Amino acid sequence: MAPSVVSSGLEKLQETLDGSLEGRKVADLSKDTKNYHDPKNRITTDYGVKQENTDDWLKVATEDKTGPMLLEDHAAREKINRFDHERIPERVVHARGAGAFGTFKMHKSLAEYTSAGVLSDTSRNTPLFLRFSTVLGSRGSADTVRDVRGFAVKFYTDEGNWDIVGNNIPVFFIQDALKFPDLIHAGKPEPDKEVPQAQSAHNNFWDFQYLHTEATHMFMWQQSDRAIPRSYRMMQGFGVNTYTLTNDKGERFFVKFHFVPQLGVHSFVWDEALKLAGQDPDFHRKDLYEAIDNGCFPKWDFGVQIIPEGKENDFEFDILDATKIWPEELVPVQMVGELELNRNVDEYFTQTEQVAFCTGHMVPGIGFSDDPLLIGRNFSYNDTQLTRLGTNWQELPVNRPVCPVMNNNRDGKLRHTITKGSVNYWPNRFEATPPAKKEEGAYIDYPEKVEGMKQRLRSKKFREHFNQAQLFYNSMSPPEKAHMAFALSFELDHCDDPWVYEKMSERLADIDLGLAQSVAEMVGGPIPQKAGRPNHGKTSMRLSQTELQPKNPTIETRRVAIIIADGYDAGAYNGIVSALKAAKAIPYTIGTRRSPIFAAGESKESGKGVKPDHHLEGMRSTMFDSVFVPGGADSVATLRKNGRALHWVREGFSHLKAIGAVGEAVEFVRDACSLPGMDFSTSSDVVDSFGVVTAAKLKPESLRETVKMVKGATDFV
Ligand code: HDD
Repeated sequence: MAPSVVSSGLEKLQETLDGSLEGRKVADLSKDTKNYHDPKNRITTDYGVKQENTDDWLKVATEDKTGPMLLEDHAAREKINRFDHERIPERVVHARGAGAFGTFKMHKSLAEYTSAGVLSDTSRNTPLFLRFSTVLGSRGSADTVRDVRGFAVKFYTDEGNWDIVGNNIPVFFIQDALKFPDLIHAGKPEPDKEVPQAQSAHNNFWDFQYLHTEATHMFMWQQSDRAIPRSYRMMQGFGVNTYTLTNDKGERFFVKFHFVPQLGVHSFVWDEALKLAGQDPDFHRKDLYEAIDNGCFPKWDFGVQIIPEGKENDFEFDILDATKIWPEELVPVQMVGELELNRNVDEYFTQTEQVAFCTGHMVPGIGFSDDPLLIGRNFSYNDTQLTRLGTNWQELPVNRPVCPVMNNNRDGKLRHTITKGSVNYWPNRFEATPPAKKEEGAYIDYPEKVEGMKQRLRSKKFREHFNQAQLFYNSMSPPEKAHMAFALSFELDHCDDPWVYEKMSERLADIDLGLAQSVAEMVGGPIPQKAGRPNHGKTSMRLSQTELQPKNPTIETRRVAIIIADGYDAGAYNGIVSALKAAKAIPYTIGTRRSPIFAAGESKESGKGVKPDHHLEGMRSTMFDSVFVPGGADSVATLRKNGRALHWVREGFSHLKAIGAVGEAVEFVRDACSLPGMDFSTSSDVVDSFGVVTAAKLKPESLRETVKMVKGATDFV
């Protein structure tokens, strides 16, 4: 990843966006943004005094003798002192993340349902910050672990900040917020040895899952390919909880929020994700940064599911239960807007680390429901920011709204705003800063009639826990089902307490007998002979990833490795590089070394050659979406003798990647993949078998076919 020196050109952006809502957030951020690379800069202390030496502590010293260091050196003490206090508490969950700025636009107004400008005014470009995350791991853990991914959006609207703090999975493990500490304690490293890091594959996690039948639906999602996304750019986002919309007439609607990636939903295979966690723990973070830096802005279609008030009891599930989806057959998703990420952060800490979301941040026209998970969350988020960032966390540049903020909340550690005036209470004799009226845009609480008994109770529909777990499993394609069986077998194999894997083997029979039997056999649990409950056999649309592919498949931003050694076929190499670039994929040349590699007929003395981006030992096939090997007798002969080259092709093939080969490389690829019965014709025709495209002779169509093949292969995984 090439670091962009002067970040994302805030100043330039400001000029183009001047005056717009989007431009106002950019302008607001620029007030606090300094450019480290400004040639006029000189090192100063924090109080602004220029320093001539920040390497040597002031000491009693001569050319011949080093004597004591002097405590009087304030600048030295300041430097060490500031360093000692650099860390703030990491998020108690979702500690590992990456974020970017972007914009949100509605192409169809929801004015019929809500008075919120952000959802009804189609002329607005609302600026936003989106932070993706994993849940269980610490800040330094790997990106590609099996886990739920956070999808948290802060919309800087004209009426105040609106936060959707969602995930890439539409349901949750628990129904009541009070269970959250137990859920997270069970998932985080076990308290005695503090292992494992960023894993659900351990006794406590699965102990919890067994003991909480309400978690069954969610753990099925967490064991699906959704929990190992290929990229943050290729996963869905869901608000998960049930919110409400209120229109100008005061009518209320229940709503769920959806974001669908325009690139389609794609995942790793588990072996790839596992290896990447070691080979490139920052894979997702870099992938997001690179795409935005290269101008390939990730986009999501925004949709809503809406249920009018009065219809909330029409379903067999409770619409306030966050462990349930609203099946799209019953409540269609209306696609009404678009979210785009288009600007990388300038600094990780002050933006991605200090961004702080609150489910309680709602703007007029959008509200809560009585979803018992959501209301507990509304308490928790503000509370956690107090520990993490302090009382005045909402004044930090990334968190502050674009619209005016004025009230009588004052003081506290690190207060930033200077508020002029001689009173700080309401009412006051000046009638200064009065409350707003509805016409002035005040948030009006929905007048809801409430009656009932005070009890620690969940209503009846909340007690049904298996129907949608079955619905989800039934809706998977055969490969997705197989992946889930492998995932569960992996996870339960890591549980060494027989109680845990035996009980879980039984639990799976509540979902699907075949699944339970195959997992139980693998992990050594009792093999269930009969289903815990009959499978209702129903399926629902758009739960399988196969149904979430883009209308026009694309290989934009896909990484293709081209492997070469001295004597490679320059025609094939140059051809594939330009074919990939034309399709906006990213070709990477992988050589036997990083110093120049020479084509067939090109002499070393020519001083030319191609300087590869990486060498075979420096990278692995896991970091690429596809592998291509051009011909050239000498190049292929060298690669044949290189075990790592063989492994590149073989591993890419076993991870279901598109592999392309031309000329002499065809035989090499055939041998590397070594699957009996594979038909790799060596005729001049292009052959496509098991995701491998080969052509004995280089022709334009062989390159086009390869590009098409990469496209095809990336459609599903
Ligand atoms: Fe949460 C962070 C998503 C339930 C308490 N949560 C956090 C983040 C995401 C979610 C994406 C990271 C935000 C960021 O990037 O800064 N959480 C969810 C979803 C939930 C959910 C989709 C279920 C629908 N969370 C949940 C409950 C509680 C919390 C029930 C507590 C009762 N979540 C927190 C937290 C965190 C958090 C402790 C840690 C850091 C933060 O809030 O800002 O307050």
